[in-house]
Amino acid sequence: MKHLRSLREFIDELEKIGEVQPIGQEVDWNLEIGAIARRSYELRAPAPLFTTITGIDEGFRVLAAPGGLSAQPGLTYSRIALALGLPADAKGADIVTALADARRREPIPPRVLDSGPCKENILLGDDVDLLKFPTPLIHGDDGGRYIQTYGMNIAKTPDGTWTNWSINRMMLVDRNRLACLIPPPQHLGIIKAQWEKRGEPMPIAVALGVEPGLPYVGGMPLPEGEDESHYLGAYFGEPLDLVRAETVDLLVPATAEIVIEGYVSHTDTHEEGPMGEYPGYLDRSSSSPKPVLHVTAVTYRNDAILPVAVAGAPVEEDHTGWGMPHAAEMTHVLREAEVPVAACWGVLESANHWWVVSLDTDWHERTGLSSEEMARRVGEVVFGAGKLAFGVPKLLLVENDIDISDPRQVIWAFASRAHPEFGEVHFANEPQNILPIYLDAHERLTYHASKVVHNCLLADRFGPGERPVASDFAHSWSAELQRRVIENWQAYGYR
Ligand SMILES: Cc1cc2nc3c(=O)[nH]c(=O)nc-3n(C[C@H](O)[C@H](O)[C@H](O)COP(=O)(O)O)c2cc1C
Ligand SMILES: [Mn+2]
Repeated sequence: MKHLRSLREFIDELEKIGEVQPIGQEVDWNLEIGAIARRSYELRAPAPLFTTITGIDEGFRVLAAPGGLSAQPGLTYSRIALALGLPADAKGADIVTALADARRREPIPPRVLDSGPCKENILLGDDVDLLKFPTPLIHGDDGGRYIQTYGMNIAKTPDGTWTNWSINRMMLVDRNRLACLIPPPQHLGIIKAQWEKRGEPMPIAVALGVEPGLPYVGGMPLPEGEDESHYLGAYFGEPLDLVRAETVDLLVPATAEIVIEGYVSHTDTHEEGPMGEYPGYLDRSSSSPKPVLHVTAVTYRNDAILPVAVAGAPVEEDHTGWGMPHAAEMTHVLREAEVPVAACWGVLESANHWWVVSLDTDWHERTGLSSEEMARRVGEVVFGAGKLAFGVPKLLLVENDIDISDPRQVIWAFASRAHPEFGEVHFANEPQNILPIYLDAHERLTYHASKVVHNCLLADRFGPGERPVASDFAHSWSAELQRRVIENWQAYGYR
């Protein structure tokens, strides 16, 4: 496993496989960067690295689409795989499984260094000026310029026992203030409530342009009380390198491109939002007064690179950076419940509204359950898993004879294997986040509706020798003939 310890090392690796597009032509932070980045997701083109930005000092750069998908054959998930230390051609389900495996390992606390590149420039107090950074106005209807779309919000409980690392968007207000979306059920909201009870503003560090694995744990629903940076240490089998912040009692990644330090007020608010959001639409109702972060210090690397995620229609970083770690946690929770799970997946192209659980093909022999009983069991475990289940309205339950990270195979299995009459198991009155086109931001926090498991299991209905045979390349010709066809592919004239 290759642990990349900075955004710059990550960009070097992306360059080697043609997944980054340096753009030297001058571009405007005012909507142009957003539009180029959005089009690059939709074409699955390389991640744009903008090096010349209108009105911004030379040197500052923007990397957009750091976790987008690739159009290169076999490299669909390469940006995510490299970020997580895996080979560029790793399959989606293998990435999810690697994350799930690390949940069973002992967390590894960070190594605290005396200094690091993130301290190359230090602005304190009145010298703080966030306007020097190339913060984009992303979508045409956004409420402001978002500086925090792909960084880590680091906050600690007042008693010091728990530090949480997560991603929640933050909007620029002026040179030393941000407006922050902090939903109460998120860990940042839970920690903020503890500071409010104490009557003190919440100290926070916002680390932007961090080592590439971190955003994936920032989007992971680890249980309350767990430090995401220790989990990532366990994932890589070695500690992360952190340094002390200047003005708050928090540790920040040594190689971060930009670190914003300050305090989140419980009384000062500023209008924040709306913004394009992960279900794929502009979330109009998310425009409201939000808590203000008063900035006390900014530190940054020379020639700092701001990472940008352009949230909206799939597939962007909400889907890869939130969906894939959620699938890993789902796999872990099912393993702990002794369900014979192979891997889980949130279908990225569904904007993570369809979730897939794949079982080992011998699940029926091992458990003796019928497929309906198994579907009920899987639904109970996943939908009962608290915050993990909040954004999971539909589960497709399949066997591990398809690649669940290939949406074509998932659609085919869902369409052909869910029994027309017995293929659905419903769970009434479950809490869920639902499309912002139907419910406003407040209603969504308490909304309850039916959830469903689509039972696409076959193993209890078809005995040995009876299982439907797929009429595809892998199953309808002998291994020998398949090999011959593959070896001769170019000889036939294909490229
Ligand atoms: C790129 C990206 C952007 C995200 N933006 C938000 C956001 O603005 N608000 C939010 O509540 N969750 C957002 N999330 C999802 C949270 O990071 C996720 O729910 C995570 O589990 C929260 O961390 P926590 O479990 O420590 O609270 C985002 C995730 C990613 C990967
Ligand atoms: Mn957390």
